[in-house]
Amino acid sequence: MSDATGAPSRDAPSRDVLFALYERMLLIRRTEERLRDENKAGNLPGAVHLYIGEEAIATGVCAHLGDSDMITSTHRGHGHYLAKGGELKSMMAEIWAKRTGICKGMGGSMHVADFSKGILGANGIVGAGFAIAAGAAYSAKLAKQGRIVADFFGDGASNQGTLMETLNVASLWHLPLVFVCEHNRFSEFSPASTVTSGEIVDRARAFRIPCHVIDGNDVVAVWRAAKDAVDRARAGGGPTFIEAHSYRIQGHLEAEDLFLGGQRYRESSEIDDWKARCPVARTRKQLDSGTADQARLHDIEARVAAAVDAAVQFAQESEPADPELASTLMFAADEGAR
Ligand SMILES: Cc1ncc(C[n+]2csc(CCOP(=O)(O)OP(=O)(O)O)c2C)c(N)n1
Repeated sequence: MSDATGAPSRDAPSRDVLFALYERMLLIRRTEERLRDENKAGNLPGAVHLYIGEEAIATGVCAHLGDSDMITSTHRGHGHYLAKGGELKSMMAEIWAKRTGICKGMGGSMHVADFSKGILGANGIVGAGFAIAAGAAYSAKLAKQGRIVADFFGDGASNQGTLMETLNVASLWHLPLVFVCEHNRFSEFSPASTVTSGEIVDRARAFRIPCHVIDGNDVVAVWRAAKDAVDRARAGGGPTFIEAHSYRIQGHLEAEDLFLGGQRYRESSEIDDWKARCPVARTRKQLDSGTADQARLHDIEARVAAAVDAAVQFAQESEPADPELASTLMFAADEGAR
C-alpha cells in the first residue's frame, strides 16, 4: 500500500527485534484465543472484544515506546495493553473481576489500564481516546522530556467529531502525538463502506499532518511507519497519522450471535481470505529459515503458552473483587483529607 506524505523509515528491524515482535504478537494471539474459549465455556464475567488478526499494529507501534511514553486505547484494548508492556497476569485477573486485577477487578476488559507503564486505559466510549491523547501529548510537550503519545482508534471512531478537534490542535501545537487508525473494516456489525465516507487519512491531510497508509498485517511495515512517526514526535516535529489496514477476525464481541439473532453481515469466505493473511503466521514464516531459527521459535511458543496458562490460573485462583471499593475508588480523595 502507498505511503502518503510522510517519508517511510528505510530502517528494518534487526532479526532479534523481529523475534521479539513475533513473541509479542503471539502472546496477544494466544491470550485472545484463550479468552475466546473461556468466554465460550461461560467462564468470564463480562463481554470481551478481541484483537485477533490485528496484533501487528499495536506490536509494531509500541516497539518504539518506553514506559514513560503513553498510549490511549479502545474497547478492544488487550493487545494495546500487552504490546505496551502491561502485565498479563493482572490483565487476566482484571478480566475475571478479581482483586489482583490491574484495576482491582473494578474495571474489567474494557478498562485495563496501568499508568506506571503509560497505559492510559482501554475505553468503552468510542472515540474517547482522542481528547485524552491530546491532553497527554500537550502535557508531554510542556514537560520537555521527550515523551510521546500513541492514540489507537478504529475506523468507526474516526467518524467522531473529536477526531477533527484533536487533529486541529495536534497540528497547530506540534503535539508529540501519533494517531493510529486501526482500519479493521467494521464498526460493530456495519461494514466501513456503509458508515464511513471518503478516505480516513484525508481527514489528517486536511490539517497538513504527515501520513502513512500501510498494510497493518505486516509488522515490519507498521514498525517502519511507527519509527518515522515516533522519531518525528520526539524531535519536536509534531504529529503523524498512520492508517493501518487489517481485519477483525472475531465478531465485534464474543457471543455477538446473541445480538444478531441469526442475521449475517459478512461472508465466511471473506474471513477465510483474511485468515490467510495472518500477521503472526506471516512473521513466523519470515523467521523460519533453518534449524536454529526453529528451535528459537519453539522456545518462544512454549514460553508464551506457559505464560497464558499461568495467567489464567492466577486469575481463576484470585479472590473476587471487593465490592466496597466501588464507592471508595469512584471518587478522587477529598483535597482537605490529603
Ligand atoms: C460514543 C459511543 N458510541 C457508540 C458506541 C457503541 N459502539 C461500541 S464499539 C462500536 C464500533 C467501533 O468501531 P471501531 O471504532 O471501528 O472499532 P472496532 O470495534 O472495529 O475495533 C460502537 C459503535 C460506543 N461504545 N460509544
